[in-house]
Amino acid sequence: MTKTISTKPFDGQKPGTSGLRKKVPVFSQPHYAENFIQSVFDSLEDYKGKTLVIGGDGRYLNREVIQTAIKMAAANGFGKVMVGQGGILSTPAASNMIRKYQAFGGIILSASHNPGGPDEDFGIKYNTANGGPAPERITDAIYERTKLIDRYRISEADDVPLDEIGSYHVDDMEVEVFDPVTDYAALMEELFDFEAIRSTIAGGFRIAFDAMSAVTGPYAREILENRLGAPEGSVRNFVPLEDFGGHHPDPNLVHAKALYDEVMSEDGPDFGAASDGDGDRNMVVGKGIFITPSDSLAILAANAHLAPAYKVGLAGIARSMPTSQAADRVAEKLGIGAYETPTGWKFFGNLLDAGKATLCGEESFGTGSNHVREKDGLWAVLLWLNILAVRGESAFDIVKKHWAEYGRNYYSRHDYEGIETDAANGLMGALRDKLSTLPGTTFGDLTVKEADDFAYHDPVDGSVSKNQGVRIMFETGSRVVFRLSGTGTSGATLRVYLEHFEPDPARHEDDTQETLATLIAYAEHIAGIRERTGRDAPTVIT
Ligand code: VG1
Ligand code: CO
Repeated sequence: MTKTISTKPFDGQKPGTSGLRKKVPVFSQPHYAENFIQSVFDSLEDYKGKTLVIGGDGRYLNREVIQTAIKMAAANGFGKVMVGQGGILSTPAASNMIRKYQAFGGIILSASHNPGGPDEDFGIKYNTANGGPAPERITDAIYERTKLIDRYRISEADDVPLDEIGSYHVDDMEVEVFDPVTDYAALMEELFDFEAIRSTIAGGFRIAFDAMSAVTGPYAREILENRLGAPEGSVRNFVPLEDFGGHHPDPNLVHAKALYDEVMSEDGPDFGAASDGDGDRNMVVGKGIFITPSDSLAILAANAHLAPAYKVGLAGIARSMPTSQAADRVAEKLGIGAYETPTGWKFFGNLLDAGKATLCGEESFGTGSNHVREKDGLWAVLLWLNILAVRGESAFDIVKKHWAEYGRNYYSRHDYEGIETDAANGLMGALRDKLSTLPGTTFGDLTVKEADDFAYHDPVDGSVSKNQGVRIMFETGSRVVFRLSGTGTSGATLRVYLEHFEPDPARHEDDTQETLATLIAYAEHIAGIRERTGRDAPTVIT
């Protein structure tokens, strides 16, 4: 039986960089999640009788909202829902399910790297039939709908037993509870040379993988330990917890520091990796060397042909605008296309669908390929392992050789979290106002070549996305980029991206922050960070 419930719009249900994210107390208000889900359905066409994939990263509220979404899908006329057992489904695995079973779309319940728990964050994102995050055209329509919504439809049926694999019914709609790991693990086996990785591991190569008590645990255990033979214990924090054990499931040098320290230690493992809340990001650390995500994209692109799935070569490489330009030089050498998109994976979808790009990456620890339409943490780890196995060299040597061949992009991101929204907007506004006056000005030995507010012209569908971040580019090829985060749930976060290109191998062993010191001072000066935000240092440096 279906009920129609009358409701009133909530303010601020605008999807950000990756879906709608709010604090749990906001999401728990009566009708809040329902309004958003109905607004998603109301923005879609011709889905009656079709399949919807549902799953999440296991955080607090995951199970409740999954039951709600299933009942609403039934009441709105979907033919079938496929839901991960226990409500678990990583973002890349959800993308794979949508594509493999030709679903109409998917609902992924996640706030990714944001912390979880009763007072922390929750999120909902919608993915389309290509398996990728809904493009702006759809997220804009969803937002418009949330402002007008006055009713939603929901079934009165009982909850679905999410923990039992099997087929159920909610009114006329079929619900299939599936194992969230099986299809994904099979895909990884198709893409990579598991035999080569297995024998490297059998030969004593040690890996450590930190699942950060988030969704990747079951995937990493099955793939790294069961299928590739890594000894038990190689994967840690593998049980998805509703509050991620009280940590931020954000795989970076701050939140995955224990793993980093271990790999850096004398008798530590040869290779370490961590992934985020919903499994789409990765941090990789080789013994003795942290690999920046921007370098990781470039090195993976330069070596991808060593993995079976990419041996025919790459069509092109895409990176988000703030990501370092290291991948561009690989594309140039390979004679393939290089694309620069705004921040957020949704902008890669068209390039992948059109066959223009094969590998994509973001500086925020996200890399992926055309195997799905999301970034994919474990995929990146497996591609690294495949390359290490085939080259028979350490990650340390591979990175150093890459720099020697292509030059090194010193790179860092400075985040100022939880600053006042007005101050953040004022800072960005003032920067935008002076952009046209900057070219030709100097600061120390830096001379500004160009400055703009990045606008993306999608080469596939011609859509234009403006105001995607302020870029200041110097004569030397160095850059400073400023933008505000679109994934936070309280106040604003200013991200400052700093990049300096160094072709000379004799200067490849310098300290990153020292190398970037002039750029850091310039950023502080030109944006007036201290005066406007009252902060004299970033909260997080990655
Ligand atoms: C951040 C990252 C961006 C990433 C996004 C979603 O966005 O900068 O590169 O795509 O998170 O990733 P923002 O707007 O806060 O800078 V995830 O793993 O949270 O889905
Ligand atoms: Co994520």
